[in-house]
Amino acid sequence: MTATTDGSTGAVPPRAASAKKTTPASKKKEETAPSGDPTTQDAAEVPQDPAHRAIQRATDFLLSRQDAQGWWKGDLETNVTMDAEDLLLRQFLGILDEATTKAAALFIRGEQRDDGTWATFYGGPGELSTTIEAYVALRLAGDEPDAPHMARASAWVREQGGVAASRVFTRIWLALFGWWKWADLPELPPELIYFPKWFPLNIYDFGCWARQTIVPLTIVSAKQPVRPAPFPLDELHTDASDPNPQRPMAPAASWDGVFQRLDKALHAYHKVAPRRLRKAAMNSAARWIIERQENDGCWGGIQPPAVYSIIALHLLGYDLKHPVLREGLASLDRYAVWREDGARMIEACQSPVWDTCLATIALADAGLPADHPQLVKAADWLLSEQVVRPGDWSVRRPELAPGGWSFEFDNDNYPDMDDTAEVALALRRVRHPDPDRVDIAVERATHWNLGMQSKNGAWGAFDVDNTSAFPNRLPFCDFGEVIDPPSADVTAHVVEMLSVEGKAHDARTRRGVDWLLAEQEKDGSWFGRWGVNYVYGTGSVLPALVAAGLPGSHPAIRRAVSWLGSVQNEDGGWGEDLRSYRDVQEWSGRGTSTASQTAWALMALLAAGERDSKVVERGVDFLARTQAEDGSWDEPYFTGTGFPWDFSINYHLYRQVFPLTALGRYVHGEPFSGKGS
Ligand code: R19
Repeated sequence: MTATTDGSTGAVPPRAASAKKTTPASKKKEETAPSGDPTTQDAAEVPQDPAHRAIQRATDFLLSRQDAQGWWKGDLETNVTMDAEDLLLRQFLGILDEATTKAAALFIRGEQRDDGTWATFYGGPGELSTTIEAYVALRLAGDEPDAPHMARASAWVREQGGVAASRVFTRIWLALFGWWKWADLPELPPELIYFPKWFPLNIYDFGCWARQTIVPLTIVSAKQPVRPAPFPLDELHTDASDPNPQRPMAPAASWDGVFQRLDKALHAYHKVAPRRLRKAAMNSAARWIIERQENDGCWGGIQPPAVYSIIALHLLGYDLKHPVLREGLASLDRYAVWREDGARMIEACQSPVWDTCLATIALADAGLPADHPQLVKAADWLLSEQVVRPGDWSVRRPELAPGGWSFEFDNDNYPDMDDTAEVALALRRVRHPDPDRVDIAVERATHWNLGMQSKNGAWGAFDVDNTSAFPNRLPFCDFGEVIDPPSADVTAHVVEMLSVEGKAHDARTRRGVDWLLAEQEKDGSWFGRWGVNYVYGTGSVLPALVAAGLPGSHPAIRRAVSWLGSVQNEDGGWGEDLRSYRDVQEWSGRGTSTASQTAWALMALLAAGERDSKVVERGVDFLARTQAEDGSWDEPYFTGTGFPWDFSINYHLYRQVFPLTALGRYVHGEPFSGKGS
């Protein structure tokens, strides 16, 4: 088991994942000792003006946290369903041990709020499914139902409608132990694997994360296993004698009605499905899963597919010592972050490629020399991570040569356009001793990203034209996104990269620009799909439009600039609450100031030529003022998005890399000015 926390070089004790800072002051000094003058400051050792000083401290902080292999990785904090499901998996497999249970329970208990609930993001409202899963996990750890913290949780769950009102995933976990009836869950037939790629609802119509989760779940759904429940769970139902009160069906003429009836038909089919066909379908699904296991044992670098793939293969008779399962389970252990207090937090996935390209860009923006050994090391590591074989994306683009990057350590099947764009931008900021190697890598990346453009001229994260309306209609799909349509943030990053690569006038780049212009909201902002929210979208799009050659005076840019000015907080910073995904009117661009969101706003304003404005000055001042002695910023708020509203991420390095980029561009100017054509 690894003790991965932010950048584990061994040279420096990694900062604990928790916000608590327990490093003694003397130690901190050592960590941040200047490694030469990293900025282009002339003489002074410690720059006097606040922006320069903040840059120097942030630079030192980041440099001290690079892994010896060249990558950076911040903790990827999400919510306790990760930890609860990890324990439930182990309970299901009969391998739950006391040490793991204790450490996970310590983490889960620490995340509970006074009202007894658990949320999916810092400061968020109690969430029913999360609270149910956390409660069950704590019961596994021996917490008694009448302990005050447990009684508060179960009372709240009942008030909210009990298990019957929870998401499908939660009820699947409960069904595995007989706490919920399989018959009361949507069907997911394994025969799905046979749907050809042009047929509605074939697996390639789902976003890659949903696809990798659904394929193993078809096996689980066909097998409907029930392990003995270690305790009853009556307290989580509104009425334990009728846990699933019947609800009226939607009208047959509505889409919901159609899919509810389809689900009924599938339930009937479940009972009569030809055994040989079922068996063959499950074997095909198993083969599909095993073919996609990565070298490090995981699936797609994300936790949920791994969990369900292990269960599915085990149900088909693979024992836990079989290499596929042994390696799969070992990979799950690597998602554990051990905190200083002994608590164990599970990461939904790991972000080394993303963190490394963003850190490289930030350090270059900060004025670190382009041939600085740590930048070259980062570039070398990134070059070694390029994905050079086809993946699931080739189903829609069979002729396209590979050349992308994925987000995680091992994920050759699912490179994404977002990482590919940012890695290419990062590589161009480094003076590498072997420039031909960089050229070849970036040219392949450019070619791949261009080949992955969707019909509408924009880019999704992982696939081309992944826009079918059907997956979202399935009663099974009541959580998160299940498709991967183009988004403004990814499109912006790709457009920026293409522009820097001299393709600003290429017709394909222009289509991306036109799509972005058409996507702008009335108030001048852009929606943020993978970051919170309009501040992220706008912070991604403006630098891209400017790189593509639009003048700062362009009306679209002017409208965005005034929108940003209108949502700046009194303290000079920007913040946007996750509630903006629910209530745009109330929360768009609004919330407590954070370091990363302030930086996104500044990156947009600086690109638009607002360097000398009061708005920018106040934003820079906010960053300089709120930086800690050791060069870090505190950021309890979640500013990353997995799925809008349903799944949020606190990327622990966002608070470092984005402020450094913004401050660096404030002091040294825009990275690519004048090179945009
Ligand atoms: C930009 C870079 N991005 C383009 C990549 C961001 C990766 C985010 C991390 C994703 O981690 C996940 C993915 C999926 C799940 C699920 C899940 C939900 C619904 C279904 Br159906 C299947 C799986 C749950 O947790 C996840 C975490 C920043």
